[in-house]
Amino acid sequence: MNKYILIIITILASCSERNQDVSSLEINDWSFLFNNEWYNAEVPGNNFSDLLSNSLILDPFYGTNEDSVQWVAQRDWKYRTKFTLTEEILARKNQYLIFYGMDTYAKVFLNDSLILQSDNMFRVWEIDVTQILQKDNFIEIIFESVVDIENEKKNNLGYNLPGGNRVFTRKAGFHYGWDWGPKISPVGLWRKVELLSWNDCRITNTYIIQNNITDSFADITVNIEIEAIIDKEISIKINDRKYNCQSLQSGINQLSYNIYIKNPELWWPNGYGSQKLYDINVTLYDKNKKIDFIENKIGLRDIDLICNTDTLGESFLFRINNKQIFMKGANYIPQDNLQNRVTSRHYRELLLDVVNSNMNMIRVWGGGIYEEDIFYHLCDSLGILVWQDFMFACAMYPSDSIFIDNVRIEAIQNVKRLANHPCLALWCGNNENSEGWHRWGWQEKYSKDQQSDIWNGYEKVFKEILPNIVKDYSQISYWESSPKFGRGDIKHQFQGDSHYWGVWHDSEPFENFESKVPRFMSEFGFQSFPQLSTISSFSDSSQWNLNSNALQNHQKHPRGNQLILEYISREYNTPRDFKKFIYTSQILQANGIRIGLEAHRKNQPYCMGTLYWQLNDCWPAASWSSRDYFGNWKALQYATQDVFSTISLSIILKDSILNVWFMSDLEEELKDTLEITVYNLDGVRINQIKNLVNIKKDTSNLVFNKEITLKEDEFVVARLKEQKVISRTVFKNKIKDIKFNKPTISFSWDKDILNLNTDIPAFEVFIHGVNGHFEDNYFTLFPGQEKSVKFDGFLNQRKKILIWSLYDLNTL
Ligand code: BMA
Repeated sequence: MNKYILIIITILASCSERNQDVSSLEINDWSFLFNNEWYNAEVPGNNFSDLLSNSLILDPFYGTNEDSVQWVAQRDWKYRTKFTLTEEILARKNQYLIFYGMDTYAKVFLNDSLILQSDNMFRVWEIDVTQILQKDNFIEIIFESVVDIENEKKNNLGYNLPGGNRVFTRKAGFHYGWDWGPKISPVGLWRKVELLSWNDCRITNTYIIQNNITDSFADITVNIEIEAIIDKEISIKINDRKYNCQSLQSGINQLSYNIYIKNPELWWPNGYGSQKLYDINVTLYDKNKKIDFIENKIGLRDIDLICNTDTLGESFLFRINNKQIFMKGANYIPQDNLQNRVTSRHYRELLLDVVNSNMNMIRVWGGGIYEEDIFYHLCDSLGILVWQDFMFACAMYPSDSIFIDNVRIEAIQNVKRLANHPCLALWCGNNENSEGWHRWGWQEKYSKDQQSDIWNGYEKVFKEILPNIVKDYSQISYWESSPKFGRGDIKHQFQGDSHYWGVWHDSEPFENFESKVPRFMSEFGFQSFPQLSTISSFSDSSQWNLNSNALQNHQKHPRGNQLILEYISREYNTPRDFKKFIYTSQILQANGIRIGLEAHRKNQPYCMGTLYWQLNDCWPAASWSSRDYFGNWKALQYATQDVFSTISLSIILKDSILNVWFMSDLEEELKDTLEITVYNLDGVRINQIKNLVNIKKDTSNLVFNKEITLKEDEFVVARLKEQKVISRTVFKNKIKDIKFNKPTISFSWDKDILNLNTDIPAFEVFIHGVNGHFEDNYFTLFPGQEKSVKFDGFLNQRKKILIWSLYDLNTL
């Protein structure tokens, strides 16, 4: 798998290569000014990373250093570079400087001429510098602090907006701090800077429309946008086929070509088929001279969001290639406050984990960034559908014409950039803005006039501008706001997507997930702490308690620790030390969220998707993530992998009634033997019921529903014999009330395979202490059945492993 991905990336990396007539030169060798001295700077990068790599600030993620680096965001920063051009480049008729990402308010001077004043980190800025460019050039950029500018904008408006001053700046919301992330708000050139030199014409965009796809052919239109500075005859080649001459006129030209692909192979999401990608390579010719060239990789697939009224409410489901598919996934946030630290390796590892967790969708949440191209290319090749929010979250935004025009250009650029990606499933206007306005008491602070101004602004952006742009520049559905209704409105269970935060924010029991099943769950979650090695990255052992300054600073939710402890006390003993607390918090999170994931998958087709909050972290901290900042799997990631596998079992014991469901994505029906086995804590088999069951294709069904009486020291497990699927184990009592005996777990290594044996059952077996990844963890170990677990990590550490189980939680 790894090799396959590497090959894809190498191919994609060459996509931006132009030929001789249109050339691009990356502008490097930047420096920045600090205390009257110039230091080396990295581009793409930012001021925090540059200060850090020049040892001018302490690591802002360590301890409470976040507090001591706040001054960085309160002042302006100057960057500069010099570059010399060859005669050949200078001879070109057009010279455009392209800034792919400016964060955020910057004044750019080229050879002392002001060429740009940027005000949006999500836009690409393309500046015609033909008249200014010379052989030796000098760029100077002043990045202004957002603080004064935002204050000025707020004063001009005359009042605050919900969300605070960040709403005045088109900059990643999470830079300002979030309930899982630090307030580290960088400025700088966060994407590359390039000089594009060209003559008479160049390709500016290709947009590929899939008109009709059947088993025998795919009918697609390739739309090519070409900028020309003179009227001119050109010809176009698409893949190997050259088309007749076309006349371009000075300005922007739109050309369209129809292409038919015989017997097309469709693109499917992970778990439903392969991800066939077709090359659509477009070459622009002036007579026989190659002028410009753009590569695309497309996947042939139909995708629709189906919102139909039915007797119960309104559906929210994705239909792909005429098949309704249950969405299994999570919400994704940026991987670092300092985006330049997120490398292709991070993208690859994270998205491979998504696939290995049997997910088929992730939601790029609206308080972060429109992701890098590599993210979407990997999603294309791995079959991960992307629910893409526009970058608006938990706030109301200004609606003056400058702001609206800025947003319009941002949206057009990003919708065009992502339009050809088969992974793209949905554009969503914002995260929780509508919900906040209608149900979080935001309106109360405003006069009637202010309320109508704010809401009119909302309607203009989210009901008019964004949906129109999505319609004009893509074939993807648009959804105004996630969620459609929050938990304050009973309709959240019957219509659209839902964020269910009764568990966690309102302290409701996890079991409430079973009764509060919506049509599509786009957010629900519970926090846990990351493993000790991750905590060690920002603190030493003297800080390893919840009240230390370092730990307090790495818990951004005001009631976070209190809620975790409260939920722990319902089911588990008070952890006897910090390490056991981490372990308990992870089991608590995994088993709690599992109840939700299963409830949603079991209730298909009423509910057609579940995306938990949140997949990943932007720094090492306590959060709702299932995968920590360093990519380590928490217990929840393993539970997700299990619940989302092609066939999985859900087992619930309530008031002596045992219910077992299968959940299957299989394309065909199967027969299997369902074994329900009762054991005592010593592993003696007390009772077994065997039933022949039909595993119907592509659905979930209750296959066992009977009263069973368990004694205090007994537990039950369900298995599908042929498919070798095992459920989790369930007990009669709460974990804290069970008297576990001490299991003796022995292990041996066979190269990278760890073989485990035990004398009596061991529950939530947690293998740890070494750096690396175990392919399974937090499982039940049965006596007489050797369990083999593959380890991906440094083998020289194998001796250091530690193994815990629930017994270790109940002994003092
Ligand atoms: C959700 C998200 C985030 C937040 C999370 C946890 O609603 O949209 O704003 O981090 O809740 O509180």
